[in-house]
Amino acid sequence: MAENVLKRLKEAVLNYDVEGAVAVAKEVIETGFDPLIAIEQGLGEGLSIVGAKFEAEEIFLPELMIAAQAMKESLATLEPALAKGKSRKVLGKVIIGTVEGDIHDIGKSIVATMLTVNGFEVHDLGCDTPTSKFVEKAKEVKPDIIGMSALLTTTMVKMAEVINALKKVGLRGQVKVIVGGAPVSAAWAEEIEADAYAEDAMACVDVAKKLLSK
Ligand code: B12
Repeated sequence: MAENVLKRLKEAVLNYDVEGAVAVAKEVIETGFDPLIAIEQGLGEGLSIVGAKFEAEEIFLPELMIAAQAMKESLATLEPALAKGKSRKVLGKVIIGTVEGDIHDIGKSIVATMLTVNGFEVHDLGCDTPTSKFVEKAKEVKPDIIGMSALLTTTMVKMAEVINALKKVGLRGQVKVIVGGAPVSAAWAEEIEADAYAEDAMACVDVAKKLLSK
């Protein structure tokens, strides 16, 4: 049964079947299947195969966009179920956004949701977020953590720009910075003097908790 659901979610994304993906997502909710596993091992795997096909020029942007839409619409069905049974105690404040020039927001939004359901107060700045917006929001909200996402090698540099801008206004010492996204690595985090890198949404929750307990 479990394998079947994961296989069908993956295939719906691979077949650009938005309605089909949403229908299986609803089934996940009805049967009480773990929504995080459905997101990561079903939808996510489908989308990463689509990404590889795009890179190999076997498919083009319109197909990529429909596959992403299938993932996004299914997520809207699955995300409310992630929150069930979690504590509401606020562990810390987080500002998160995808950096300027980058419109990929699926992974960032999953990270934001997992932080929220695990007790963080999350301010999601969305995608294509100018450096100045990260700084302004940091001044306003006084977060414990700033999370930045980048999916393009060309936009990763914006993470360093945000860190430098925080230094300039004297806020760098007051926040922890976590970076993530497919092209980002622990080595990159170190290079730009971020506090941490996390590979996926659950790892980000663990890293965020560890950083705040230091
Ligand atoms: C879906 C997708 C799109 C969708 C995005 C829709 C949306 N609303 O997000 C659309 C179709 C719009 C798109 C557009 C483009 N895309 Co695109 N896209 C993808 C694809 C297939 C999947 C990304 C995704 O959503 N994955 C699923 C999520 C769940 O995974 P994730 O994003 O990696 O997030 C996880 C972790 O990385 C981590 N994480 C993410 N953010 C953060 C943040 C923090 C703080 C932390 C701790 C962790 C973390 O946790 C997440 C959950 O586990 C990737 C291929 C790939 N394998 O990554 C290409 C890919 C990223 N795209 C690519 C390209 C080139 C483009 C375009 C330039 C194409 C074009 N010619 O126009 C444009 C970019 C436009 C722009 N300015 O941003 C390339 C990038 C190449 C590179 N290295 O720079 C990739 C790698 C495809 C490829 N193989 O060629 N894309």
